[in-house]
Amino acid sequence: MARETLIGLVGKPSSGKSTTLNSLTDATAKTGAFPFTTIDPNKATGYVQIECACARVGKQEKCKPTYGGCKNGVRSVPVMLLDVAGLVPGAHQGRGLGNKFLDDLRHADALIHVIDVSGTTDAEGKNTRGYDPINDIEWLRGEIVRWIEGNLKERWGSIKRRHTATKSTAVETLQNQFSGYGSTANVVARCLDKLKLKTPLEEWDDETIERVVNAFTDEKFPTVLALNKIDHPDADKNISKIARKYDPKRVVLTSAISEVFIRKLVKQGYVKYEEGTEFLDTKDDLPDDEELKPLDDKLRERIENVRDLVLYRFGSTGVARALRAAVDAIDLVPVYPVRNINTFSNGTTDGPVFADCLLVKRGTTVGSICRKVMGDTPIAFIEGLGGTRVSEEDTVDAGKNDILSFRVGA
Ligand SMILES: Nc1nc2c(ncn2[C@@H]2O[C@H](COP(=O)(O)OP(=O)(O)OP(=O)(O)O)[C@@H](O)[C@H]2O)c(=O)[nH]1
Ligand SMILES: [Mg+2]
Repeated sequence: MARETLIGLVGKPSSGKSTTLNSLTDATAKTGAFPFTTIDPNKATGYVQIECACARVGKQEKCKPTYGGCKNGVRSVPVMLLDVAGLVPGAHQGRGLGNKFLDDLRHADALIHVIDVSGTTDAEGKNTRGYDPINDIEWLRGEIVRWIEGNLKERWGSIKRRHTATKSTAVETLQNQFSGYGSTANVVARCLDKLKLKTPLEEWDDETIERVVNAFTDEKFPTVLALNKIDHPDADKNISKIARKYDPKRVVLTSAISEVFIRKLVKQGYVKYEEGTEFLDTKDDLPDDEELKPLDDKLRERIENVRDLVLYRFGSTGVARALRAAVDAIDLVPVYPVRNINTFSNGTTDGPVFADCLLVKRGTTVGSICRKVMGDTPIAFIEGLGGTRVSEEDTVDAGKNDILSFRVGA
């Protein structure tokens, strides 16, 4: 991933995609209680919270990221978020302009499926009561699979002919087709490995193609389920039903609207808030605080509501957790390129440390990170923590080969 990590927000109309985008970024995407409020995609920078390397080496005081920030060893690393138009059943065939909308997602590294867990909107995003949101999980993934499958099958005849004529491997042929989704040969190889297919590509039947596309979708678009609108009284029974059925690592409870509300209060000076936590302080809590504005009764009541319905019940609004879960689903780990491996700074010995942080896939080689950071600059050797030599073939993991210094020289 040479470019920034891109996370796509998907879901049916009115599930809260744009609200979620606004809750995680400074975007002010239009939101509304009617389907297809968003037509053109909105892109904005969000910040995923990770445990920074500065804490590991006791340099929290000096840590100074060029992008994002770091507070007490919790680092905010920028990632791009993409909020697209709502998808409806049949989108892959063009329903609700589905084809165009799906195309907007091509380059996403992971998806957050924003689900209206209150059951107050139907599959098309229209107002209702008692809709079972578990349906949305199934059909939405189906739309994505069938969109990719459709694109592939449309050309299958010529793909097969070319494959035979050029004596290509299955990985080469498929990568040609999947590169348009920002895929790499590694991604394609991994999904073919998992399937252990015996038949050569030119003999694949429809069922085999479908299995390949399913595996590719899992590899290329790992998906987190954000059960949104948990503040709504109808949410509870739907939450437990979904939580029982799906991988807990991939399910997050959110109230995007609460986060947007709290962020607004922070800007207006009514509250102090630690993002990603339940801690929210007002003038009532901190009467000696000079910066906080006093509350009126109406505002006090609204804040009490958010505390009772969301913060105290669920521990946070959940949006930061959703972003973190998406980054974890891609299996990204932070890597810190530094000039000086002893001080971790890029300049003076006493200067700020850990200015840069990249999110890379676990298992990426040190050599490829080096080329990403240094381009064609000739490298003499690479140092890791403690000044030890690290080979270009070594791979990175969380806390392993993740602090690196690329020493220039012929
Ligand atoms: N109760 C509650 N309502 C929410 C929450 N998040 C969003 N909403 C409401 O749901 C409606 C739809 O929100 P949007 O963010 O516009 O939804 P969207 O998914 O972007 O919709 P489209 O752009 O039409 O696809 C709005 O009325 C929001 O205020 C939430 O956490 N709780
Ligand atoms: Mg929207």
